[in-house]
Amino acid sequence: MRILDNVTSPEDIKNLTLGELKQLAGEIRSFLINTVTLTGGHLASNLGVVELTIALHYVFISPDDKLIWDVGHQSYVHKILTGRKDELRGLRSKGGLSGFPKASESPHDAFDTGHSSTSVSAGLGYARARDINRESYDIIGIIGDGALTGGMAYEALSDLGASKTRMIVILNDNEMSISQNVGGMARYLSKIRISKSYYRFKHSARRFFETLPLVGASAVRLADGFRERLKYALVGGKLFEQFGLKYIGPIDGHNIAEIIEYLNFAREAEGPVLLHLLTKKGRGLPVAEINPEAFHGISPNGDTPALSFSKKSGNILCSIAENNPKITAITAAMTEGVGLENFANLYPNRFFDVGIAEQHAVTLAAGLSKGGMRPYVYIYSTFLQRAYDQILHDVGLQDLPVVFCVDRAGISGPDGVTHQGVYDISYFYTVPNMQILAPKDLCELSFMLEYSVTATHPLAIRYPRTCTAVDNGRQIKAFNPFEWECLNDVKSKYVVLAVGDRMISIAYETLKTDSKCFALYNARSIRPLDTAVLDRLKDKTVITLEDGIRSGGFGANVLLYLSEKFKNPNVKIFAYRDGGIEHGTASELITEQGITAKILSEYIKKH
Ligand SMILES: Cc1ncc(C[n+]2csc(CCOP(=O)(O)OP(=O)(O)O)c2C)c(N)n1
Repeated sequence: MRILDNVTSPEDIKNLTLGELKQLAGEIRSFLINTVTLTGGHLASNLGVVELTIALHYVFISPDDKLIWDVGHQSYVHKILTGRKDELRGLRSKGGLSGFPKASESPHDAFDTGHSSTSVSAGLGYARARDINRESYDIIGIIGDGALTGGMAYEALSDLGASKTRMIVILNDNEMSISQNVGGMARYLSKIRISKSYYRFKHSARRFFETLPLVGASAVRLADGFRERLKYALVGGKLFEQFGLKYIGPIDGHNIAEIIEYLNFAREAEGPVLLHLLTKKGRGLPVAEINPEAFHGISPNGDTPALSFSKKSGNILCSIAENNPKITAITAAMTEGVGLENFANLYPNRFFDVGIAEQHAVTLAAGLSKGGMRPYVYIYSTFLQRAYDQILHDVGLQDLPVVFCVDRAGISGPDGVTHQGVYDISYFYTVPNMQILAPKDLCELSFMLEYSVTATHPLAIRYPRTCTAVDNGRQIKAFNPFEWECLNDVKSKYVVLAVGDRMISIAYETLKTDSKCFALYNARSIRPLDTAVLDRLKDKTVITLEDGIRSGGFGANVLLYLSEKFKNPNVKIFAYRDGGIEHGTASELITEQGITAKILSEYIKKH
């Protein structure tokens, strides 16, 4: 009988022996490997936090104490220990468990996450509320070294250090973001790692323990005894100390006994503490330990898309850059995800991975543009939300020809509500001087990227990861980035304006049953609208299809234009309902949102 089978809540591990906790760690690892290879998800990150999560639930009392998982992709072990083990088999699929913490799923999920670098801010908010309400629970933010590249984490550490309130920040340092971690902080952490062998738990430890409530001799005696059992030293961390946090570490993040002992010390401290853990991403699965990047996020059964907009985009940029030394590419910790691996290898001095720092990425691009370069910012639609002000203030208002390659646009699927790329049309629409394009297929993406080199204003090209367009002979005859392409030139009362490959595919699917039922346009330019086409649609029923939300989207702007032009225009908008879209496959979710060939053809029959 596995110990894991008897664990249905954190209470069930409180009385286990150290040997049993270690056995449990092994069982959880096997369970994770067997399950996540089937469901898909963030395998390597979770394998790295098995001991940490067990120790946290051993020491703290969740949900009274608050565990806040930064990004949240590493919360599967936490889910397993908090009564959701059996549901893990439905991870990330429609109606199943979310791949991220969700308060609506469990009271043990103290804060919903998905985007990076929020845990310290959220934890400090909890801490201030606790202090005002005269409560006494503990708050623990668990942040990776990758997430620590995000500027928001520093704003929060600065505030936390000054606040002097009680909160524990656990820095889970595995030297990896999705790829190898980057930047000055990563270098600083690696220095601490190296120096640990030169120091031995000396005065810094004594000083630390003397600050504990157990003040004085007993604490120091405890520390002295403790010292004997330590393999690692308390060293470095000066930078965190300067912020006002007590630094403890670095310690072995796979040694349960050691983590428990340090957590117990940290919880007794009076002010904020940062506990620096060294872990191995992918721990226990040799292939993942050797290549953690490949196992950061895996698809169910290892599926990869046949036609990838991401790969195509990165590769086209490589060929454009060959003859154009001004081309530069920027990613915020997603080199592989956005298809820039080849560019990074071919043009290392024109490639910038800035870490999880989308805001910086955008203003960096603005600066590059001012300096005479032609910057391409490759960021997922959902993460680019972070940089709205930088897009507007630094790029849009200055009218700089920065190109945004907006990946994972539209419904992205299993990562769920925090990751759907459905807001970008609306936010780009508000940015002065911004042109927004969406390709109908890979071929059109090449035309758009070639055009982008000559663009004189800010430009966003949005596309999902996988290209769903089947080749219906839809080759591009003449590409004009401002004109909509007529794909079905028939005389009909109905005119469908479809944005992007997914929506055009749905329109084509509808035309299969009745090829004359509507005229179809590829509305490749979402902004500006092709007013030459719109001006001809006076007495038509105009139907818009887009892979984005209704509010402020393409359809909404078509309606606005037509209502200013004609009296009572007849416009039907197919777009996503406002509010979040949970996890599932993209096609399940698009169907759930009521955008299908069947619904489109029924609408036309009825109206
Ligand atoms: C704002 C934002 N940008 C990008 C991402 C994509 N992302 C998810 S996990 C991750 C790496 C996180 O590294 P780290 O915090 O060290 O965790 P690890 O997986 O190494 O345990 C990135 C870049 C994100 N979730 N949020």
